[in-house]
Amino acid sequence: MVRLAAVRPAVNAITSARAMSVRGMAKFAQYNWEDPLNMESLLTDEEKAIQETARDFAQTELMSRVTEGFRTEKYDPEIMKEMGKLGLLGPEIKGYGCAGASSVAYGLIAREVERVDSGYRSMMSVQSSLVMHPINEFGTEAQKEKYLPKLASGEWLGCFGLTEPNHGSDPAGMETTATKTPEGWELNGSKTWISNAPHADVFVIWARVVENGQKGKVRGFVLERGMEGLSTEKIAHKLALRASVTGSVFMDSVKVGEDALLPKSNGLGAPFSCLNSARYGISWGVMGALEDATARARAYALERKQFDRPLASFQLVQKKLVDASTASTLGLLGSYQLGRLKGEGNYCPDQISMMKRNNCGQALYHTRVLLDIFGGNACSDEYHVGRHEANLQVCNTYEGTYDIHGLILGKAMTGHQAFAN
Ligand code: TGC
Ligand code: FAD
Repeated sequence: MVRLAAVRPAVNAITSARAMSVRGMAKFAQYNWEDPLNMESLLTDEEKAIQETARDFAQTELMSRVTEGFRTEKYDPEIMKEMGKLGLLGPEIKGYGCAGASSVAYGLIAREVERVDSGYRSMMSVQSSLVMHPINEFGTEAQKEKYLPKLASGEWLGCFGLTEPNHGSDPAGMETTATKTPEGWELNGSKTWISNAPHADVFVIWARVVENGQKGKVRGFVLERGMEGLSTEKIAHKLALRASVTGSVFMDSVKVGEDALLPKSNGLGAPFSCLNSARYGISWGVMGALEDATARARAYALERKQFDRPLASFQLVQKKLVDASTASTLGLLGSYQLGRLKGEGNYCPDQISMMKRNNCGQALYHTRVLLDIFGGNACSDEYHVGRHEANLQVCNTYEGTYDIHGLILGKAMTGHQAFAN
């Protein structure tokens, strides 16, 4: 079901009519600084319609809330429900109330939402890639029917617990255990820096199983709020990603039946497969944040005058704008190609590491440089770019840091694994 496309007629999201210009004797396409290499022309009509739906929603419903959301660090449950209504949650899943859209469409949604704020994209990617994906991929039919429709509608909020206080980049060392009991499993341990956790209804928790006293593989479990021994705590006063709520999850002898186990998850490859999907989405999302920062810096530079000239007329300012625009244009095309390969099932995780690492690193670097164009106003949340910059530091860290993805790629290039003995 492609609900997204039905919401809006298939119209081009960005101005697609490309005027021609004449230079000397030659006819050229008109340069469009918002889409310099005409990525728009590579999208299907359905993808353009989905992009337009996501953009309209983000620019109206999210933009009007973001300053307050970032200032107060409060969760607004209506946001997920509104996303659900538009079919933006779990959009690649077929059935269970999901849109069944392409991988590129998923990327375009992330780009539009993160054009407003990385925190909103974070809430959404956790729900789609880290909660709905593992239930769809590793769950039973009963688990899918129970959880997916309510997660797709945004009625239920999900979170994904992999990181622990002592294990971030090395999840293989996790200390959370799921011990086999006659009735099912008993979970003990804690997770930290978990997006959505303080308000989550559904928890996808990764734990090392213990059977007959022997430690085994990492497997996934679906827990629900209200279970005895399960509690959460908000991590307050974050310096970034304040529009999304983050917390810790504590499991003190949480007893669950066999039906809480995701039966097809058997080893670290399962949580990593969720990360493949989320990292891919982040590679698109951060480009949306950089595009927004570039557009805002350009508008400011055209408006603001110093030395009787617009800032935009100074060479150093132009260079900052052009470098940022080049980075987002190339980053988006890289993610687009990755999306097509992913859609064909012809991709590998190392390619995702390349685009997650490159795009997060580039978005963070260029947003930091663009911020200088605002002078003292860089400090004001009215201009939004400082908020993007703070958020992008987190994007460059979660889902595998910039350096960890560098090491994954180093291993792919050389065959030598450099992150551990
Ligand atoms: P390694 O020995 O390399 O692999 C263990 C097993 O996993 C398989 N595997 C993958 N499978 C699918 N996709 C991938 N990307 C995979 N990467 C590895 C691998 O084949 C192996 O399978 P098997 O069957 O042989 O056992 O594992 P390692 O422990 O040496 O891993 C090292 C490293 C650095 C690559 C890995 O641990 C890593 O990626 N660390 C980063 C941790 C991370 O990304 N955490 C993210 C937490 S979630 C989060 O941040 C959400 S924020 C979301 C938001 O708010 O938007
Ligand atoms: P560490 O692993 O301690 O790394 C610290 C530094 O050391 C980094 O620069 C790293 O690159 C470097 N380093 C580590 N190992 C090596 C090595 N072998 N070689 C060279 N350098 C190395 N996790 C979840 O499970 N679910 C979530 O929903 C979630 N949401 C998050 C939301 C926010 C706002 C934040 C900040 C984090 C979130 N995380 C989540 C956790 C995130 O994935 C981790 O913070 C991240 O994986 C890094 O782990 P760490 O913080 O423990 O850093």
